[in-house]
Amino acid sequence: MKLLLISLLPTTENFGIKYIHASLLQQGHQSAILFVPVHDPQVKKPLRAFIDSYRPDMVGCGFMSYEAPFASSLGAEVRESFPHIPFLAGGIHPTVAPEECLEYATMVALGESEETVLEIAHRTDGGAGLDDIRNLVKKDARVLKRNPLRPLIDDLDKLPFPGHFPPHSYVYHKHAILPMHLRLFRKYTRYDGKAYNIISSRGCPFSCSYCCNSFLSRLYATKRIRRRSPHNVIAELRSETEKFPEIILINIHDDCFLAHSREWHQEFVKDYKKWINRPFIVRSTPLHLTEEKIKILKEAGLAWVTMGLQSGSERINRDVYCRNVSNEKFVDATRLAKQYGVSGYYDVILDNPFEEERDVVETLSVLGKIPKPFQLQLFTLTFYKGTDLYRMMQKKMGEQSTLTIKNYFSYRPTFVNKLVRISPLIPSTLLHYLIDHRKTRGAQTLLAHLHCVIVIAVEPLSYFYLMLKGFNYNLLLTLKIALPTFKTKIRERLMSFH
Ligand code: B12
Ligand code: SF4
Repeated sequence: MKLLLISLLPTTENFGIKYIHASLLQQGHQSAILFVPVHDPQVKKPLRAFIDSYRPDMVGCGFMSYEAPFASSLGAEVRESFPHIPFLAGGIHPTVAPEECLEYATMVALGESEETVLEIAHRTDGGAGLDDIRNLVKKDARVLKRNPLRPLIDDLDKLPFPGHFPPHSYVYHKHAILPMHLRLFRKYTRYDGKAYNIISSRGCPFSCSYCCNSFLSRLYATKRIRRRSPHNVIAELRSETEKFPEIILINIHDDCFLAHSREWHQEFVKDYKKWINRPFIVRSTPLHLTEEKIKILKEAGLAWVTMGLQSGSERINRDVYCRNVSNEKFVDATRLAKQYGVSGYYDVILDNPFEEERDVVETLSVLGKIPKPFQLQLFTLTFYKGTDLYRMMQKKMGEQSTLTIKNYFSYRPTFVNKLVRISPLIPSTLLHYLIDHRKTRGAQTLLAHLHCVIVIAVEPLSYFYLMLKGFNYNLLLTLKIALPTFKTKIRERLMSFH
């Protein structure tokens, strides 16, 4: 079978699409990836010409919720221009909202899809029908037909490596579809392609109400984490860093890398130092960040860790976000990171309609206790379909309140939100002064000025310093990563600056 896979992420780091592509190529099928990093309606004309010349048997598109409107217009275009070519939708949005996607897709693949797509390919080659393939959802005569789910892949080691720069890639660039070459690849890959992205496990020990994991753990009736062996992870890293020696940073995207056992980490670290020996970054929950693990990982090059505080209100964390992490535990984890020279990148969710101002004040008070310096990543709360929080919100405020199409960095410019933003960069006494006097004109004027100066000038410097510290004060390495990041950050800062 010949498949054309379309990615709608702004960068090339699309694990789902890369895994499917690699699985098809491994089994001798033909597959191409088309990266459409900009959601430009003018792509339709070159897309038609591209499909005309590439002549795929099927077009597949994987997307998140915020990409769904664009996916819908591409799907409608493909089906209208090429009625004989099925349009297959997959990824997180089609998984949580298959019926909506069947308005424009011929069929939807639910959840993990390497095996589903391979079965589609084998059957297409053999001229067999696709109707009873597990995980597929279709509409026959307006009736939704949902096939049973296949089990999750237990042995992740058997999957081919998704790779850095996949073969047979194309990109929509300056109104044309071009074969991907190294210069374009760097342009559309974060850190100019100097970071390798990898996943060593699938699943998360938590099931936060705002996250897709709350949906997936219900869909599959399990919260089980599936792990690759350290040996397999190292083999992938060795293969890609040998092919692309310009890779200087390893970005590990597991939902919670620190959920691996101590034995797993020890084995990983041993070979990592020997074969890879580059700084790396991970995500973790505060509960999994222990002294023993952070120590082992720091010795192997752990540069920074991303962790969620989300809210400093324990009521909100427990009753609304379903995260049973005390503030004390969170602050302890940040202290451990600091103690071992690992830079901290902490997530906070703003604009939660379940929160009152006093809850955000509690968040500020926790932020005041985190050892400086650290970096915050602020998100405006988005209600994704299928999540537990989406349902809570629908119940509280009705359908309209749950619109997911918004700029997730663009939080409301309230006094407390702005104060959250600058909290890592002002002394605790000033933070408390501003909290206590927040209703006064003086405090409001002071905050407006501080916010302006900090966002424009101090934040970038602090970001640079954290990177430098994470990379053990290696200036050359820091510059190589920081300069490309800087371009992206300026864009993001401008988007979120009020
Ligand atoms: C790694 C990751 C990223 C990476 C890479 C994204 C990617 N798509 O690969 C980066 C850092 C770029 C990223 C960014 C964002 N992310 Co993100 N990310 C993840 C994360 C943690 C893992 C995804 C992953 O790679 N899993 C491993 C692969 C193998 O699984 P997969 O992607 O699901 O792919 C499988 C299936 O979905 C399916 N599939 C996928 N594509 C296709 C295509 C076809 C044709 C078919 C048939 C099947 C199929 O088969 C794949 C293989 O089994 C998920 C959370 C999670 N646990 O899933 C969030 C998640 C996808 N991200 C999310 C969000 C919101 C974002 C952001 C918008 C903002 C944010 N808050 O971070 C940004 C957007 C970036 C931008 N600038 O526009 C949400 C999406 C929610 C939604 N309903 O849309 C998720 C689900 C987390 C959450 N909050 O619940 N993210
Ligand atoms: S810890 Fe992170 S990845 Fe895990 S369920 Fe919560 S938000 Fe999702």
